[in-house]
Amino acid sequence: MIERDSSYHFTVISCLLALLFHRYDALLPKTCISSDILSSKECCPLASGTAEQCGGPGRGRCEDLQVQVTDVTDGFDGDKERFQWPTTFFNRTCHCFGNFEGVDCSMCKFGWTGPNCDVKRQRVRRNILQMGKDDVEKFKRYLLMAKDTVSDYMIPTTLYQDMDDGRNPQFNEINVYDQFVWYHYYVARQNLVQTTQTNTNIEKSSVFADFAHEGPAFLTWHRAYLLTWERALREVSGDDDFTIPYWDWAGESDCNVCTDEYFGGSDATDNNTLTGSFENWRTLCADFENLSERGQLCSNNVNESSLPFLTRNPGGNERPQLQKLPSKEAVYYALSVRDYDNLPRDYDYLDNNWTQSDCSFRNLLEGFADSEHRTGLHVRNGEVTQLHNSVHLYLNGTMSLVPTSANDPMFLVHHVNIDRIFEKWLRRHGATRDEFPSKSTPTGHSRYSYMVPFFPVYTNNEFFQRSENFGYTYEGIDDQGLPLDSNERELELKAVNQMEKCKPITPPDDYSFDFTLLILIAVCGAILFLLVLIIVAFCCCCKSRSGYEKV
Ligand SMILES: *[C@@H]1O[C@H](CO)[C@@H](O)[C@H](O)[C@H]1NC(C)=O
Ligand SMILES: *[C@@H]1O[C@H](CO)[C@@H](O)[C@H](O)[C@H]1NC(C)=O
Ligand SMILES: *[C@@H]1O[C@H](CO)[C@@H](O)[C@H](O)[C@H]1NC(C)=O
Ligand SMILES: *[C@@H]1O[C@H](CO)[C@@H](O)[C@H](O)[C@H]1NC(C)=O
Ligand SMILES: *[C@@H]1O[C@H](CO)[C@@H](O)[C@H](O)[C@H]1NC(C)=O
Ligand SMILES: *[C@@H]1O[C@H](CO)[C@@H](O)[C@H](O)[C@H]1NC(C)=O
Ligand SMILES: [Cu+2]
Repeated sequence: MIERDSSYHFTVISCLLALLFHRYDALLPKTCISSDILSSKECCPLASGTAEQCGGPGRGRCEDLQVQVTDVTDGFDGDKERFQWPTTFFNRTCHCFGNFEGVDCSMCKFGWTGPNCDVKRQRVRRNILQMGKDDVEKFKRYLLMAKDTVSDYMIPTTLYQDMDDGRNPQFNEINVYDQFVWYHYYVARQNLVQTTQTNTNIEKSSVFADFAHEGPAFLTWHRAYLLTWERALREVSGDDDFTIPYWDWAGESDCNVCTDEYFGGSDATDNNTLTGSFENWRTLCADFENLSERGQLCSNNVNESSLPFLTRNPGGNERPQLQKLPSKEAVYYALSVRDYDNLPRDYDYLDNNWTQSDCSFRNLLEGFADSEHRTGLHVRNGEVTQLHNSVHLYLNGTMSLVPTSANDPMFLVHHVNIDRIFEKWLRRHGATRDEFPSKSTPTGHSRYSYMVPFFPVYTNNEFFQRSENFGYTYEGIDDQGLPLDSNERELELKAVNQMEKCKPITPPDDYSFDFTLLILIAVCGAILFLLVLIIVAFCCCCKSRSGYEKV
């Protein structure tokens, strides 16, 4: 933990370091962790090489940061730092021009390179099973290097409300790999609310508040997350060509990358124990539930050797539907659905009703709606989880719990595959950015929400675009998102074309009665109105006729 006294010390050192390095963009940059800077809420560092704030004219300018979406925070007590992100910490940041990006505008936007960030750079993400042994080894080595490299970003060890308005910063250093683990924990963590003071201690209870899952931001958030993580792995390894590969699990009979050649097999005596390159890796935030009950944030402020090892037991869940990987047909079905996301997706904190959108590509791919039986309907009883979710649960261990899942490096290859399916959908349907919902979304999931906890800020809107805009594409798919392999292509086209169109259950059952009543009232009203009209017309007619007779 960095205490008040040492934080000044720290700033000097980190300023010097920042002049030499400028790296990863995750919460929160060391250069801006000091009581002075935090309490001023301005994070506009001097850019390396220029010694000017935000790189000076032509690169960026220090500006007030306006949140574009006002989140509802009623009932969230003092734990509001993820709402209106990132203004609890900083409300003045570098606004970078052109293709410049980063805390101090010294980096390039994804897909750009060169001293002026004006040179396009395209890379290809590959199928891990078609990569050579050397490239697989390289990938694993980079992951190990990330575990061994201290990040330029720090994580808070307490809630902001316990930092005396920034005057008492409580942050910790973290390695580059765990930074991303923590990141995923933080975005999906329980929100701590309802403080009750008893004689002996303060108790806090928590509610679910996930800014990256169970809503439209699921695919855009993970796209930005993977791009950031991929860039960090490039920095750590010095390999500028590196891309994260994908694991295409669809239709596989078992976890064919759960071997020592890839992510490790299971120990013969205990299916939960890993062998291979990651057998010594520990699970950060494994006790997230206990911490949450105590009103505490997970941090790496612990003795590492006291943390549990990674666990994984593919197919080990007793629920039959979680003993197998998703089918190819389920992926084809999700791809055939045209709408990105559909109402209702309101965030009902008490009822947990925010996953119920029907015939929504996002909900299908995330796995809260049914693709295996091709109904496209959200799973109302919560018993079945499919596609993305079922792969997590199939692995039955560290990967199966949202707040810990990124500890297992399989997270990366699984999520790159999810991103690949998202990319296929974007291309197939020629989706445009205005399809991303801006109203009635869960908190943090709106089109212009700043994604938690990215710093500098990103919106969902920016990431709802084809991958070439971020300098990457996927091996084996064409401009329409279809497989280049002719057999695969024929299978997919045939399957998708035969899919019956998804029929949402709208309006929801609860409202259908009211709706019918409304129609009934409207129809009755119209009939009554017509009747009155006829009577009036009839009377007028009679009158005028009698008038004529008079004439
Ligand atoms: C930023 O935060 C500071 C400190 O809380 C406050 O005085 C200032 O008004 C805020 N600025 C904006 C633009 O919200
Ligand atoms: C471990 O997995 C194997 C193969 O899936 C299975 O046959 C065996 O029963 C499992 N052992 C335990 C202890 O779960
Ligand atoms: C959570 O707390 C309970 C009770 O103190 C303990 O038995 C359990 O091991 C803890 N879980 C973790 C993951 O630390
Ligand atoms: C960390 O925990 C391990 C095992 O629990 C113990 O042997 C070791 O002494 C601890 N290290 C420190 C620095 O406390
Ligand atoms: C793994 O499967 C077992 C057996 O069904 C289940 O009790 C356990 O909760 C699963 N673990 C995880 C982390 O999903
Ligand atoms: C939300 O779900 C709960 C339980 O599944 C249900 O009782 C409630 O009616 C739902 N609310 C809405 C608005 O759909
Ligand atoms: Cu996730």
